[in-house]
Amino acid sequence: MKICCATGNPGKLREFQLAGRLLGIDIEPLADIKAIPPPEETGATFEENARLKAVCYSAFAPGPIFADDSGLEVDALGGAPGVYSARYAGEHASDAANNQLLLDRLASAASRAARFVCVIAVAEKGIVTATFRGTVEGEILHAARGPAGFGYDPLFFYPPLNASFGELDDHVKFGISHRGNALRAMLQYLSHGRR
Ligand code: ITT
Repeated sequence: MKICCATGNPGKLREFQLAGRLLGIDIEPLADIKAIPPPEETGATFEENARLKAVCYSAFAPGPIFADDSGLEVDALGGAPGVYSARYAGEHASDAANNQLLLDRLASAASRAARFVCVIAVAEKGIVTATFRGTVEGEILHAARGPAGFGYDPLFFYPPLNASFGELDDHVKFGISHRGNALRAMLQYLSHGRR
């Protein structure tokens, strides 16, 4: 099986390609994605933004492609940063700036419960054929832990493994993560016929 992945985020691409190798699926990056103007992420939900990305990028691929919209929802912040996760501290903000803002906003919060959410949309020639949602529950730490992953991983503590996502190898993270859960649902759908 072969499918094209449309993301400009190297951390996401690394996880998807690792998963492809582990599962025996050929997940290829969309060629020259950096030369394609990304769609404006105007959706209010992960689903809407995943659809926008998949439709936009499918015009540049001969077959099916998938795109992911993902982020962190923090209960004490009413679900923020949510769809604004990549730009929480401003357009083109660094991971470090986003993480610092999150710590500042949570300084006096009673609850630090949070989840990562990932929605994958599959599209072909401008039409979305399916979407898949994956989540993982955790807590926001008071300080970063671990060098691995990307984005908010060093602040996301996963109680069942007593570790932050920044302390997990990519393949361990993918086994439990929002992105892993969404991708596994997509692969099941693609290999068992379309709904
Ligand atoms: P593409 O749209 O090109 O795929 P992007 O980084 O702009 O790349 P999103 O709009 O989906 O993607 O934003 C996702 C952000 O959410 C990402 O930049 C991180 O800040 C955060 N995020 C999502 N998944 C994450 C993960 O597995 N670990 C840590 N942070 C994550």
